[in-house]
Amino acid sequence: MAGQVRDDEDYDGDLDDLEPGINGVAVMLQDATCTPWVNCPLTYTNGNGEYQFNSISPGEYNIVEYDPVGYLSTGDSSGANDNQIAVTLISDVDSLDNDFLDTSQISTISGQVRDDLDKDGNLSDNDLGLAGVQLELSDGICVLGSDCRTTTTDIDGYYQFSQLLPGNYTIHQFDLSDYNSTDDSVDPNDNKIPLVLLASIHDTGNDFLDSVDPDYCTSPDPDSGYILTSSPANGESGIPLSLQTISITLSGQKYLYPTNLVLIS
Ligand SMILES: [Ca+2]
Ligand SMILES: [Ca+2]
Ligand SMILES: [Ca+2]
Ligand SMILES: [Ca+2]
Repeated sequence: MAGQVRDDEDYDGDLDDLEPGINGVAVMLQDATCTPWVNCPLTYTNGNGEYQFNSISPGEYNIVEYDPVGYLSTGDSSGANDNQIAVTLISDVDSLDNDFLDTSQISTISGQVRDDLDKDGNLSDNDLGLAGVQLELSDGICVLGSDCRTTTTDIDGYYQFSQLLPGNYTIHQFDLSDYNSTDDSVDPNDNKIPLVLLASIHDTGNDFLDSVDPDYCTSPDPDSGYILTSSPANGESGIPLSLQTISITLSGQKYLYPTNLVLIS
């Protein structure tokens, strides 16, 4: 039983390309009886990327390849691109050309989601990041909300998708429940950033701006004695609130209100 692990230099997953082998890649021969990394046969590719298992009994096997550090799989010679090749070995017949393709042309996408305090959609403002914002990465193949990769911004609003093959991607950003979008780094302002990811690069600056939704209002406890309204009704006196956002805690629950509201006692 034999095959080769090759460096898919143009990351096209084409097994017919004449590409160089990768040295020192772990390949394991698994079957229903052995335990991986305990007693399944393990070998490593030679300088030409070739490997082989000798004196194997007929039966059902799974050849498993382990991507070397710095590589991603682009294909193999059987079924899905999953680092596995199923083989039915017949007596006195060699199983050859069980090949795997890996590429080192790996890229990263990153950016930041910021709180656009003055709501002007200016990406150059020195706004603070928003933590806990969800993002999803579409590659045109995966299904959004299903098997696409997702991530969440860190405490400084930064996010990253790493270990990506070059290609066309769209970053989707999901506004926090009390926020609206004011801009993102690729027009229009639609919570989407499409991009062409080149090979072996870190594509940075894919930024989104959101601001507190002026219409967002969760009604406080009706027993609180306060009413919040977007403008004083006729005959009522209102107290304009001068801060950007006020925070009121009632019954242990926190409510955020934007500045165009007035507080009427
Ligand atoms: Ca290729
Ligand atoms: Ca692989
Ligand atoms: Ca701004
Ligand atoms: Ca947004």
